[in-house]
Amino acid sequence: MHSKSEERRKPSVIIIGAGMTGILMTIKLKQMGIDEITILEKKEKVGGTWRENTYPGVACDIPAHMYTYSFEPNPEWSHRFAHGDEIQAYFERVSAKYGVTPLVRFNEAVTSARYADARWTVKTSKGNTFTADFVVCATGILHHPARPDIAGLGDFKGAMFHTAEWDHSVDLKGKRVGIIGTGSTAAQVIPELVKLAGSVSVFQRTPQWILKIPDHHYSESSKASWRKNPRRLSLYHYLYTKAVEHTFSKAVIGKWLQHRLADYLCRRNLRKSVKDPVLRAKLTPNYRVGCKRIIVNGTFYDAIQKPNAHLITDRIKQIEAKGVVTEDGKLHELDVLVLSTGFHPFNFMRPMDLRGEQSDIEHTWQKKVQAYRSIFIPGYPNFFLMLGPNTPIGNFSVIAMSEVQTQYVLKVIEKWRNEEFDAIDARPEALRAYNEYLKAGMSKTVWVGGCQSWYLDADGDPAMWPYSWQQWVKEMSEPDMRDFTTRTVGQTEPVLTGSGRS
Ligand code: NA7
Repeated sequence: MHSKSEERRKPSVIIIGAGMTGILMTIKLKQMGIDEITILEKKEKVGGTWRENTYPGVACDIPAHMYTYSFEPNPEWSHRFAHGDEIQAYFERVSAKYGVTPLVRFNEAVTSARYADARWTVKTSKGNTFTADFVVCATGILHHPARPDIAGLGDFKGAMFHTAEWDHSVDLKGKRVGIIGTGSTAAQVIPELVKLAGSVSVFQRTPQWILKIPDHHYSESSKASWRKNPRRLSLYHYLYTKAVEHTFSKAVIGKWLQHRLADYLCRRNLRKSVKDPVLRAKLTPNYRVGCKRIIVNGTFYDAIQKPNAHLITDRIKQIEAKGVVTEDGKLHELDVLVLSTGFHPFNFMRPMDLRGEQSDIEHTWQKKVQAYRSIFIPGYPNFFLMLGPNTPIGNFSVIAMSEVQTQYVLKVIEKWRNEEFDAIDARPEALRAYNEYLKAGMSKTVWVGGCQSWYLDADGDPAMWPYSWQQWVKEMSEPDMRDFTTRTVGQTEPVLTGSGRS
């Protein structure tokens, strides 16, 4: 039991993951005066996605001045679309500046987390045990590489690796390189491969819609003026965010005009960029723009038309020691095979052994991977899943999403500090109602019907937010306490907060 004292009580918090969200949450907790924070990071550095993904051409497809923390604009971005290494450097710099890095226990993965009596007990790969009032799960979305289920994959005798595990020891110069996949990652890698390799065979299962937003280098004088006047930078952040919010984010949730615009721009890009009608036909998707995540890229179409690039649309039959065999019986001999086959987006914190009050996460999520307001898993009190299922995603900045969710979580923690409860849990009825609310909006979106994508869960439901960004921000502005049960330690029955609703 926590005793009352002159000072408001301070919680202990364990944060799992020192990527973009873990760094953000730590900064915000510290600013609230909460300093009993332990950050457990499985790898040797902060940065998450940007530490992991080092493939040639890695860059963010959201404009750099939008893809920054709102409180930490960066005058140093070199391009409109920042490269992976400078984004990594940005997170390392911010993490050091705000005193986050010293709180991180590196190379220490969480193996299990168990809840009992308003406390979490967390065990790690180093055999340590930590306890805390709250756990913030900031493990990210796309971090479990998906390997394709293709016969003979293990038989390939050349070098083979996934884009998220790029093997920089492999010299690609003059080699015969194959790449499976044509998603956002492949669209960035292929132009670099074409520059380096002798030949590049691109195995495309489904073509993708590509939007070209010209990239450009920021001059030294622009950077100098931003350094002098950070408010101009904040304005850039604001304007980019508004521009994306009112165009592409609305295009995918069914707004006619915005969808027409996105459709026009993607079709025009294809028509203008690819002159050969046969190649153009192969690159033309048969589903609506935005059904799969719109690829923002200005170099792929040029690259695929280079003489050493080959687009292969015959299905892959099997992989052999020497290369890839397609359904037409042809063996495509290769020295290197790159798997640009995406991620398992529904793994979240797993394979961690996560146990709530009654059940473990494998059972809880057996039928559906779901969370109330993307954050709360009923039965797992005081556990916050950041960027959980149905976080908006789309073509929006994931940093903006984390900032909104962080504010929401801090408001919950603030109530704990005010001794309103020791433990807080989302009601299962609230989760059901939330899911129905999401489902009601999905039919209008472009994600349903017509394509396969990583947005869809096992039931074919998009794990996305089907309404506007503005609506999400509004609904996330204050936790609706009617959707929770709370407890104080020693109390046997949970308390329904407010009037409750189903
Ligand atoms: P994506 O967008 O999930 O793309 C994966 C690609 O791999 C896609 O083209 C898939 O084809 C292809 N794929 C996957 N499995 C196979 C098999 N078995 N055979 C052939 N082709 C296959 O991943 P990315 O890494 O490009 O991007 C992920 C996100 O990262 C992106 O949306 C941004 O948010 C950043 P398919 O289209 O399924 O036919």
